[in-house]
Amino acid sequence: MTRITAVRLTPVNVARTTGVVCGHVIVELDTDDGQTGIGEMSDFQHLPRFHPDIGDLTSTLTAMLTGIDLWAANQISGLLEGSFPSSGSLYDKGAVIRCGIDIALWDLRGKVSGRSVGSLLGGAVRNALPVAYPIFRQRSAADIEANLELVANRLDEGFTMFRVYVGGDLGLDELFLRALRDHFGDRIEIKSLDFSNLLDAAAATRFIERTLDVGYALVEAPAHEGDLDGLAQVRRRALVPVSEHVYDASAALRLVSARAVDVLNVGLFALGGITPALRVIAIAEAAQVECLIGTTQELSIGTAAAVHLGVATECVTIASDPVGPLLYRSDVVAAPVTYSGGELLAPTGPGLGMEIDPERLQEVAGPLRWDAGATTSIIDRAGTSS
Ligand code: GAE
Ligand code: MG
Repeated sequence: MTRITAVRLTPVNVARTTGVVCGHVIVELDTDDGQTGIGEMSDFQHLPRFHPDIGDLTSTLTAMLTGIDLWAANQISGLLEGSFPSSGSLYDKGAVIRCGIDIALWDLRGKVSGRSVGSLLGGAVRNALPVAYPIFRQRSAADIEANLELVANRLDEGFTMFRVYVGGDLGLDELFLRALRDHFGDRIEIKSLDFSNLLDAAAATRFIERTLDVGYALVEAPAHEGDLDGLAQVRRRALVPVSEHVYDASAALRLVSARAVDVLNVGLFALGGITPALRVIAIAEAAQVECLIGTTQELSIGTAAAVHLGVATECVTIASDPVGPLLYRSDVVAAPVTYSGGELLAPTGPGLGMEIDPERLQEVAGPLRWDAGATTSIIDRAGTSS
């Protein structure tokens, strides 16, 4: 038996290259045998525009977890899910909180047993996780030029797979997609157009029909959130596979039962960590639906959890999304996760294979905050200045 003796939460603010500053909370769980597990509550900078009270959250989690056996996974899941129930939507701050704790527990179990998280999950079925680099939504003609340059630079670094956010200014979206093909031809693959649930199914279908000749493998979230009939319609009419984010096991069951998707987007931040993600993966396997590992764009601790799960899961056959460590200007670990040839490499263990650098952590530590600015900036992950 290994008992949890303390819960420490450190809020951090880390800027991205795109300008937006994202707030995360770094989790440390101490045990009675002197080990510390680390986790990350990643990216609270999504709507609704509020942050958790870190003092209150620390007291709540301390009361809940102190004295509990690290291996009592069922009991801990019951406590976490009972106290932070799924809100039934994608950007659920309760799920982000559960995720940070769940990741730290997996890290601890790995450290205590001397094995990597991937090994605890049954071992790798692939060497590394192919990932797509995100191109955020075009907000002006200047963005098109800047994003073409970004793609050129990423291509030089070995990324050939891109994911393009659309659904704001559809005229600019189409101009960008066509420019992308004109400039780079078959040297790049467009993994997906991510509509972020901004359009209704009919409008998304019209856009897809208009741009299908550009060539992309997948469309993500091409209907309003929760509109399963809409997703199923896009899937039938648009002749391109559809992916959608999943925020709990029953949502996954509804999506596959309605034949609304070809691919489930399994994001640890949305589900509450590795433990609940395993339930969704079981549903995907039974329904013979493919998966990708999604992201809210985590720092290295959250990204390490994502890659351990991704390399150990057979049905993750679609390029995944976590590239946070390439987007953020700093991190809190001694050695960040690494990418090579467009793939994310799983750190070697034990646990997540990550170690906090106390100086780096202190450099970015501070109360979570919101900059004044338009709501669309938050949705587009663009920073308030643009
Ligand atoms: O980069 C971000 O923060 C994005 O908003 C991210 O959370 C989502 O867009 C996600 C997605 O696939 O929709 O990556
Ligand atoms: Mg998405």
